[in-house]
Order: sequence, then structure tokens, then C-alpha cells
Amino acid sequence: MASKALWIMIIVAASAAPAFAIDHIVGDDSGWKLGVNYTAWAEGKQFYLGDRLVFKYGQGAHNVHRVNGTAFQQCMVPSAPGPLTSGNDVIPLATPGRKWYICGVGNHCASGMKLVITVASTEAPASAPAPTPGTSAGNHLPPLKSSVWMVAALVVLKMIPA
Ligand SMILES: *[C@@H]1O[C@H](CO)[C@@H](O)[C@H](O)[C@H]1NC(C)=O
Ligand SMILES: *[C@@H]1O[C@H](CO)[C@@H](O)[C@H](O)[C@H]1NC(C)=O
Ligand SMILES: [Cu+2]
Repeated sequence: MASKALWIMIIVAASAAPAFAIDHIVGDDSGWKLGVNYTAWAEGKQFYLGDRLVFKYGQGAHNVHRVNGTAFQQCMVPSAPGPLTSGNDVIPLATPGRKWYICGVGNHCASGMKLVITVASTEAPASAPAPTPGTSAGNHLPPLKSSVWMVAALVVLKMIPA
């Protein structure tokens, strides 16, 4: 019986807990600028459907072009569509797969202002691992929410006849 109850609890908790999308501040505190290794920044990070990328930079100093893999490798700045230029550009990760971004100002891309990520084919799992210390990316599942869902799972469990 105990193992059956445990399984019910696990299933209820897994299906009831919603995914928690997070914003990834590109470059963390450095933002989007020259002199940051964005390959290193992206390394080890998980990008899930529904998460968002946020490019922060001084308006006019940089911009953000979404490009294809070829343009990324060759730092080809597309003529259309135009780049994002707000300095606080929020890009929802709406489809899975590889995504490429470059700065179209001067030779910034060739100097390293380029980012490639791979978006997972699922939304964030409810129990995504906490980010490594020192990054500004938030936890996909705040601890408070975690305990709330656990209580909800237990309540539902009580309602199921043994
Ligand atoms: C950036 O970081 C990656 C991964 O850590 C590393 O392989 C690469 O050599 C670095 N690039 C530069 C220009 O330092
Ligand atoms: C990639 O993007 C470049 C620049 O916008 C464009 O000229 C090229 O046709 C694209 N290639 C593919 C395979 O879509
Ligand atoms: Cu730039």
C-alpha cells in the first residue's frame, strides 16, 4: 500500500505542478556587450520552451539580430528584418531547436557578440535544477511553490480511496 500511495503522490505532483518559465539575462550582469564569451555563458544552461532571452545593452551601442546558422558562422548581418534595438530586448523561446543571435553593429559579431542556444522541446520541468551560484537566472520552481504543490498532492491523495 505504501508504495502505491507513493506512486500516486509522485504522479499527482508531476502532473499538477506547472512549469516555471524563466528569463535568461544574456551575459548575466555583463549584459550584451563586447568582451563577453557568450559560448561560455550558455554552456551548461538549459533553455526550455516558454523561457525568454533578455538582451540588455546601451541603446544604440548594440543591437540583436536573429539569424540562421550560416549567417551566425559568417557574421552576415541580414538586411531584413531589422534588428531589435530597444536595449532591453525580450525574446520568447517559442519553438525548439537551435537559435542564433548576433550583434549587427560594426564588427562586434566577429569580435564575439554572438550567441547560439538550443531550446529544449519541452517546457521547464517542475523540478528543474537550481542555477549555479553567481548567475542571475532564477529557479524554475521557487521552493514555496514546491511545498504548495506537495501539499496539494497530499490532499488529492487523501481523497483517493485506498
Ligand atoms: C569561449 O568559451 C568557450 C567555452 O568555454 C571556449 O571553448 C572558447 O575558446 C572561448 N572563446 C574565447 C574567444 O575565449
Ligand atoms: C541565412 O541568412 C542569410 C542572411 O539573412 C540569407 O542570405 C541566407 O539565405 C539564409 N540561409 C538559409 C539557408 O536560409
Ligand atoms: Cu554590439
